[in-house]
Amino acid sequence: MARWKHRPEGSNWGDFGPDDQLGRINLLTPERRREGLAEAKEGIAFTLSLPLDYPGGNFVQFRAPPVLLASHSEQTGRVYNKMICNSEEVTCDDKVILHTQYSTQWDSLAHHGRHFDADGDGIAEIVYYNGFRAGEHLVGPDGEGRSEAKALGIERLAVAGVQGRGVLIDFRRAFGLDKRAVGYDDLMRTLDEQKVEVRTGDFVLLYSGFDRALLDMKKQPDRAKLLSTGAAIDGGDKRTQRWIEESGLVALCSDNVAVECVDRMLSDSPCAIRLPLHDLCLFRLGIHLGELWYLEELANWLHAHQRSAFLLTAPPLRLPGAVGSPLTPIATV
Ligand code: UVW
Repeated sequence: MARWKHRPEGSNWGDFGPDDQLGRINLLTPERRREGLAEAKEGIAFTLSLPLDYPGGNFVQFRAPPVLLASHSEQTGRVYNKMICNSEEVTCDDKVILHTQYSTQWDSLAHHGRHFDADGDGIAEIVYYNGFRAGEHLVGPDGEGRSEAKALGIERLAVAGVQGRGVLIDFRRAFGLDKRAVGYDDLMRTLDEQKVEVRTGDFVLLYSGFDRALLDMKKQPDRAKLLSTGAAIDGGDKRTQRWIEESGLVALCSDNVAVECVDRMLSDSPCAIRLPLHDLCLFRLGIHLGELWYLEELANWLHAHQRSAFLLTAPPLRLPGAVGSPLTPIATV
């Protein structure tokens, strides 16, 4: 039986198939991946991840830094600086309690949904991209907090071969370090001035300078200061939304916390959609979002060499059922 009768206005649900769980990543064809490979001209690689214990503290209230612990069992005790029995050898083994979206991350399509009447019975239910549902596909949490994305989990992206042509738009250079909501006209002017050509199948990286501000705070994030740092997309701008839809880009990534400007999210006034770019990308169009990426060195190199495109290799963890994943993206120029 079809999961939905009505799809949200401006969505592409069903266009990549009734059971599609990858969204716009479907546009990343071998030919387009070869266009990405052609941008790796110098063989210089940039690591685009923060250390995963950044931002530090609880910048987002319910997310905490990773906790590393020695592996153990009743039989072995703690396996750390541990002698292997009847030998001279020692071994270490650990585990980590890791919020998948604490630091440099991918948001899967299971990260953000909406109350929406997809089945046409007059009652809104919680649904995600392509009509996958809370309870049936996004299961939990149970009494112990166990939860699982049986559909749309991040492992879908992990096996999709996340490698292709990346382009970087440098908002820091265009607008400076102060907070600014970047609307369509600003965006188009920046693309033009920086000669950025966005093609179908591209990963689009937005650089704001938030990464440097965060690193300089050395894991003691000053929330107020960070919230007034850096230019970010105004996700509610309808012309920008149309551009994202028509551009054919497959993912949007940034060095900030949400890719988009978070003013609506932090406002007290009633508002049906507080993160309109999340709604457009994750819920309606199946466009993955990358957040808290470390882009400073890449942005500086591209500017110095009057380039904006590169090869991006950015697979998430193949962690079944997770709604997000840390990653260590690499840009090769
Ligand atoms: C925010 O923290 C606002 O964004 P996300 O939930 O996508 O990380």
